[in-house]
Amino acid sequence: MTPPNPVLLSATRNAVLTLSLNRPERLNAANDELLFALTGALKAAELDSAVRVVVITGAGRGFCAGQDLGDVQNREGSTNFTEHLRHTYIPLIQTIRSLKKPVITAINGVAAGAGASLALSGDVRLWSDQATLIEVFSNIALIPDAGSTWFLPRLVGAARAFELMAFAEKITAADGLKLGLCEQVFSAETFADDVQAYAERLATRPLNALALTKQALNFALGSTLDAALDNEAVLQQLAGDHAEHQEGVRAFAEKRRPEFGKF
Ligand code: T3D
Repeated sequence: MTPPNPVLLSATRNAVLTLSLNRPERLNAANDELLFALTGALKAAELDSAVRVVVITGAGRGFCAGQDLGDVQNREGSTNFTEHLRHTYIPLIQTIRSLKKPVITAINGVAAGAGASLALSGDVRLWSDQATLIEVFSNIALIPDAGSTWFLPRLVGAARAFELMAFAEKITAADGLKLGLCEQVFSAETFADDVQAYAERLATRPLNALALTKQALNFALGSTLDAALDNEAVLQQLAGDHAEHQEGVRAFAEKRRPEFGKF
């Protein structure tokens, strides 16, 4: 069990764990403490049978303004970016992408730099109508990291991704929806409730099948069609052997809603 941490708020309701980045005075810019706490909380959620869906959001008016630049300035000597990324952002993004439970990134406000990467890393991306996303890295002459070079071109194409990265253009929620950076946009006034309702609906779906679906999509994004077809065949066996599948088939025959929540 990960101990409570003031930089990361945690609350579970109706099988939905909400993790709120909590450095609002810095728009939830990430320091090491926050990055380690978030990765630890996600790993704990994987093992917690009371949690079926995880939501990552931000406290206050920002989602996450990326790396805390005050922290960078305070580092002693020359910054070892490679080592820092390997110890912080890389395990975080890998944990989200491999978690055997759906992760919703709920973008309540600005998501910039590595915060934009975090926003894009969710299985489902829900934005407030006040949210913005900025690949801000080039403003400080860095390259996009924490997965942005992987996520963004797959969503918008390499040339559009390059343009957004080169000019650090602010993407509004309306544009994000058009570009395919988010699945739903909700009003800022009702955002937390709308996200919770969406997450609770997702929590009623078959968790084992969703975990395998996520695994199959992750694999397919880096594979040939032939390899993806074969991987589906292997994973389908795991889905078909699970009690969830029996419940789904039984519920169909009995003309009732399946009760996946008990598995
Ligand atoms: O080290 C490594 O491992 C490399 C990894 C790098 C990954 C990265 O993420 S690099 C990119 C780092 N992030 C940025 O460069 C973003 C900097 N912030 C901004 O450009 C703007 O703040 C925003 C566009 C995000 C929002 O603008 P706005 O006008 O809505 O808010 P603001 O007034 O600029 O910010 C509000 C406060 O948050 C402000 O503090 P103050 O003046 O009220 O005391 C500001 O300094 C603080 N803040 C915002 N972003 C950061 C931050 N403090 C520290 N680090 C930040 N990244």
